[in-house]
Amino acid sequence: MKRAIVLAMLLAASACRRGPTVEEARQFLDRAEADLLELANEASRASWVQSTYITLDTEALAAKANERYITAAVRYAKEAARFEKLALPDDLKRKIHLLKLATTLPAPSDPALAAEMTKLAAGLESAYGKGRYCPGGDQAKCLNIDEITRIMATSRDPKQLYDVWNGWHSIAPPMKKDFSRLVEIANQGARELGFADTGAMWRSGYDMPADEFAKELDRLWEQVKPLYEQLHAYVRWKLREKYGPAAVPEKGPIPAHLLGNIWAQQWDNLYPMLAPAGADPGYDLGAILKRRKTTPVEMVRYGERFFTSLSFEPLPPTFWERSMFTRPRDRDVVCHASAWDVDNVEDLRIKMCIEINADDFNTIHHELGHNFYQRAYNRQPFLFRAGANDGFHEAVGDTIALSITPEYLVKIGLLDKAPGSSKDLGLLLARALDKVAFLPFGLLIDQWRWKVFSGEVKPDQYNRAWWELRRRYQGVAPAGERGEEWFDPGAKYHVPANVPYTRYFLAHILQFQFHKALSDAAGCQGPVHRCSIYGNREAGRRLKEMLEMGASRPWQEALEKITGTRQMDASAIRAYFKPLEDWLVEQNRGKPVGW
Ligand code: X8Z
Ligand code: ZN
Repeated sequence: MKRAIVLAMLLAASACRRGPTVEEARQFLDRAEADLLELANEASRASWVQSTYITLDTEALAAKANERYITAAVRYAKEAARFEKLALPDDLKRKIHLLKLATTLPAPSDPALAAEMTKLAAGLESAYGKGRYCPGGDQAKCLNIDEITRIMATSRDPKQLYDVWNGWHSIAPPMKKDFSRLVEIANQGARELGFADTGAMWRSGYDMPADEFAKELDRLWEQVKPLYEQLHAYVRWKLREKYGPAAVPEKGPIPAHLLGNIWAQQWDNLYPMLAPAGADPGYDLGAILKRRKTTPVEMVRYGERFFTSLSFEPLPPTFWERSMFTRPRDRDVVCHASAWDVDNVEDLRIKMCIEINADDFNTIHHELGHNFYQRAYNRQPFLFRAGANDGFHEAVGDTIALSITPEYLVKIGLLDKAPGSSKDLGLLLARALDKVAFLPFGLLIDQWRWKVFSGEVKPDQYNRAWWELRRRYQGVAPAGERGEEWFDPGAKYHVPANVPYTRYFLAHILQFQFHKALSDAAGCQGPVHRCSIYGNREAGRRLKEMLEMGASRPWQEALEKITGTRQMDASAIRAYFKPLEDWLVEQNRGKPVGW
């Protein structure tokens, strides 16, 4: 026994002298991956229970399990530093890099801080999930996020819209203190891992230097900005006609509560007010689904059938047994839609509070995109079970949803007859109100958070900085004063839940590149916005090939595989909307553009 210990010590000492070997690095990573897989699964089970049944206990259990996972991930990342000088094969080098990014919230090595951090994080997500606005303080009249969403989408009474908008934003100020503390602790964790701050860490997950990535975003934004400005100008003009010049400025930013969405992030609910004369396609998918009494589960089945038509395997029975499709009536849950792979192999689930409307029909496809991606890469080593980058993960389901064309709806029996090409402008406008309107929003959330993480924006400047960015990027402004007693970023799920947001901006660029490439692969001849890859095995094969790679190679290779280019490029989204853009320029002639 004693001799064995001495021998081990001698071996360790000699390993020290000669430096670690590639084989040791490989063994270390194998162990780390096996351990992290187990801890990730435990954390994910606990988190599922927390999100679908919010109580103090589930929150505490989720925090604890997350703490165990994060602590281990950070410890392994630090230990891996000893292999960094070694000439390692690509896959091992990549794993060591990914190990450092295995958590979005890095914990400091001090166990007390790690515990505090994961408790704060779990508490913030619960607080968001429980968020309600009770008009007049009347507990019998409380509105949850589903009801808030519905009112913002359908009401055209500016007083009611403002009231509900303001009411929902009142869930956030109590979160501010915990959020700023969380920022402090996570930053300490990030610095221990060698990053300047948590934002710098988030930016380093894109197979290029972090600063270059930030510039890449600016470049993409400049590419799409002219299109956004045209849409903005047209919408502002129409809103001014509807609500009057006192409510909507001629040249300034649009009031945030009038855009049909509580965060003004997608404007498609305004479509009926904006429909181009003579070019309205004349159908409303939400109304069709309601008329047919389609159930939430049937809506998910439509989504699944799209993927199986591309030759993906059907979802496992457990998906249908374990998912949460609708809001339970008797408990608090986090209704924000998400997709899960609880055991990192085949325990796929979605969690949604599905409403029968076109937005949720799209979101179902979005979520299933995550699930089919997760299953496609489940034979990769643990650290590669992720998207090529997080924007890819967000783009897959959206790419499929771009194939929800009138012709597709006819094929699956939801529509009798597809409207002719004279209705293209209406179709494109409806899509642009969703996809183009989203772009600056997708960008600005992390522009704000990066400044918060770097310390450029301090807690007593949170709200001012937030509205400054909202105004600069989106051309949107609050209707009243929003001082620092408010914490408006906290009213958006991804801030209290600590989900990085740049991924959605990237996804909105990438999905148009994917859609174009897959439509070409499917041999689609018509205008690209009428192309649907439904039922096309060749497009399915191409897509699957990329999904199976997971994060095993730099995203540029994954992109090349599907599109033939290594660059993210907004010319695909610009080309998709070109006919609409020309029309908007025409409509806006003589009217102010910009703010
Ligand atoms: O959060 C989501 C998905 C879940 S990953 C429903 N999205 C962003 C949002 O809702 O803010 C999809 C679009 C943008
Ligand atoms: Zn998503």
